[in-house]
Amino acid sequence: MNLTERPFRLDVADDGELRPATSTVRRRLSDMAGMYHDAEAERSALAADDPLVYEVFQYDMPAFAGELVVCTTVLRAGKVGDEFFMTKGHYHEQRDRAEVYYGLSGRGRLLLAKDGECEAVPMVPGGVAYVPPYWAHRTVNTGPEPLVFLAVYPGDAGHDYGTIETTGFPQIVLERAGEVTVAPNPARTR
Ligand code: M6P
Ligand code: ZN
Repeated sequence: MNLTERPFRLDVADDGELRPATSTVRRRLSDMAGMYHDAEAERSALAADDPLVYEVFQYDMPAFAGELVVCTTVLRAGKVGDEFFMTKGHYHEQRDRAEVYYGLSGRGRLLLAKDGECEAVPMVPGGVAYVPPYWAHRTVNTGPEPLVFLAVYPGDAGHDYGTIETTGFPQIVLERAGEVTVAPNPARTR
């Protein structure tokens, strides 16, 4: 086992970028095809400009339970049809690993799902949200500014995207009559 031996510090820039980061993930709409409920709206957004939806700036760590991975996410403001921009969402490969989210700027929801149950926790600057072991998690930007948050999770947690790609989340977050609305997931429409 090779644990990190020396303390270190990281900085979060004004735009949410973690510095230094050892890996950066940029996800466009085409990287999450089939995840928004309105297939027609997704097709036209892809044809128009395939928007950048979010970026993750991560400081990678050895994959041990005793280590903690730190990362920031910058989730853009926008919608596909009436559904707000969101992250892909995942379970941890090691299902019994938890995670903490800390809101830095912007507003949104953290959707959590387990065994068909779903919760939508508000994300606000200064708010801490706890993802318990065994819960899938996805963030949604419901505001006009980027939603920026910091996440911390065990080094050996891993990401399981396949389950969410297949089953989706029980709930989705939409704008209806100008209001942020959490609604049952109708699966794909149009
Ligand atoms: C948070 C953490 C990361 C995750 C990121 C984007 O920052 O949970 O581990 O990668 O959100 O979410 P996703 O991986 O589901 O696209
Ligand atoms: Zn996670």
